[in-house]
Amino acid sequence: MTTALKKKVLTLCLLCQPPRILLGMKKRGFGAGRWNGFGGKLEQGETIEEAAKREFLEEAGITVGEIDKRGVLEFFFEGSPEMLEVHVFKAEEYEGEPVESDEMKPQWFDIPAIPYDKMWADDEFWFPIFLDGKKFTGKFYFDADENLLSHDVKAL
Ligand code: CJL
Repeated sequence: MTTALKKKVLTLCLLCQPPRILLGMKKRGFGAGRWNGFGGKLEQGETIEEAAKREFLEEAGITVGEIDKRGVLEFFFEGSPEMLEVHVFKAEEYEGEPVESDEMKPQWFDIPAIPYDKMWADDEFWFPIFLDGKKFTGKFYFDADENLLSHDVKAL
């Protein structure tokens, strides 16, 4: 008997206004100390898009306009019975001013200065495709210490 892999669906939304992109420093929990887009879990009865917009508002204090589905990332962790399915969206418009929350400290970055060395290791493989305006899929395998073991990324 083999163990079924449980899937956790998460959102990740990036606000891009070339030449800049809004990232947040995660202050607590999973991914703390890393820059990332904004996102999280779905609530009961919510669509993935609704969750993406809600998480952006909760974490950065701004309402994003239209969001565009850009990619799906799958993450597997050595020794873990749970995988993550992260749905990646792009926003270009927003209302309000980014504010620091309990969860995230937002900051604009020039796209050439994206701090990959302070982000999840997968990001350097899919961000360039995302920033190029292409859609993508990716599978990433991490060890139990959050080191990236292997990856398979496709631009669509
Ligand atoms: C971890 C998963 C929120 C998106 C944000 C967590 C739930 C924060 N997210 C990027 C990830 C995961 C990831 C895998 C190895 N860029 N975002 N890599 N890479 N999620 O609380």
